Amino acid sequence: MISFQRLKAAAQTLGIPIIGTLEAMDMPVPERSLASKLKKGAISGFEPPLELVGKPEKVMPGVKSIIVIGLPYELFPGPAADPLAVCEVSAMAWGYDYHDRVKEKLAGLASWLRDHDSGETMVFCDTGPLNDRYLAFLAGLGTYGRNQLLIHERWGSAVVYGYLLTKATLESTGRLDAAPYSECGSCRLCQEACPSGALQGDYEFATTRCISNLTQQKRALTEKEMDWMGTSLYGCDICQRVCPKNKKREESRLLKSATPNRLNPFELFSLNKRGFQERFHHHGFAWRGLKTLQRNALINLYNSGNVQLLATLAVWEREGKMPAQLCELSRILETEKL
Ligand code: B12
Ligand code: SF4
Ligand code: SF4
Repeated sequence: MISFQRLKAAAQTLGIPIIGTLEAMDMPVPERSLASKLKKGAISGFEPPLELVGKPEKVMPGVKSIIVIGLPYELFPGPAADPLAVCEVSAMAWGYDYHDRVKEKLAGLASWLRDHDSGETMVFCDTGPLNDRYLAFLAGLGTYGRNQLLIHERWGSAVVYGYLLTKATLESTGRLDAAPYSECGSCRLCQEACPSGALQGDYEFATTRCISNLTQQKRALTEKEMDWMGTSLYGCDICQRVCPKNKKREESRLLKSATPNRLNPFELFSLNKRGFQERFHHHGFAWRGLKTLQRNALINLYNSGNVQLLATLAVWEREGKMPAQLCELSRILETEKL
């Protein structure tokens, strides 16, 4: 068996601040599981498949242990110099692709394991078959906050997680009997701040109202949904920014966004697919594709009410410079908002 101390020391040399382990077994499906959400139809479509969640043996036959790692990230990138940069990208999706960062670290651990025990490993972050934060919870890395996120005692909720399946036997840090809810106490700052009322009741979540979800959906949005979106271009950080558990973090050890995480909408309108890839391929939000982001940018522009942006839009439309697929939506928004 590999002791947790040895693994933790290896993680430290690889620059991994958060690490935990658990025995790979069938995991109990909690009350508020994916199954109950599926029944209500209230899912985003990005959730892992129900038949695999909680069943690591189905993903890797013979798996013995799971390592979960977390990378804390900067939540408050500096203000944008351009006052017309109104479209906001959530901090974790700007300046780097966190999937790559997490997987690089996991690959480092996989290689360390190869040198110390049996070799076979599988690594995942976000798009894998299991539920990342449930694994992190089971590995003892945090508890659930009212904002839905897993809150780490030292690093708060602004942490991205990934995991590694291995046939090696590792000492477990799992706390299967841990209380699942964070000590939010009487605090309800995230619920009060959420613009769309996605955080409901006690620790409840309405996925289909969440702005982060709306910015990632390709389907046509309703008038109300476009209102909720405000100036969020991709993702939403509001319920994390107000959370007192994210205020005291060691800034120097966080994943850093490269520049202010805001864009001028016309920067997106002026790009074609190729130009978009060249300019933004290394950012976490690029996977969503230019068309959906241009749609969001137009909604952000109208929601900002910025007269200079609206005047430029009128000129671009007159001169036929706007992307064709946005013309109909612009007519609708003009009638609704102006
Ligand atoms: C689908 C998804 C979304 C959807 C739905 C989110 C949701 N709350 O379910 C949308 C698009 C809205 C979304 C938004 C965001 N997401 Co997201 N998302 C995911 C994804 C891919 C799957 C989550 C899922 O299965 N949801 C379905 C529900 C049922 O699952 P769940 O809430 O996690 O609950 C499961 C367990 O955690 C457990 N559980 C839940 N509550 C409780 C309570 C108790 C008592 C117990 C015991 C267990 C338990 O039961 C469920 C088992 O099926 C994960 C990555 C992954 N593959 O796991 C990232 C993930 C959850 N997202 C993440 C992030 C960072 C975000 C955003 C902050 C991004 C942004 N800036 O916009 C927002 C935050 C929105 C919010 N307030 O939750 C991080 C969360 C990190 C953290 N510290 O918690 C994850 C883990 C990605 C990662 N690899 O780091 N996301
Ligand atoms: S991410 Fe935004 S919309 Fe979603 S729950 Fe948090 S504050 Fe509400
Ligand atoms: S803002 Fe308050 S209620 Fe919401 S998760 Fe943070 S501590 Fe809990």
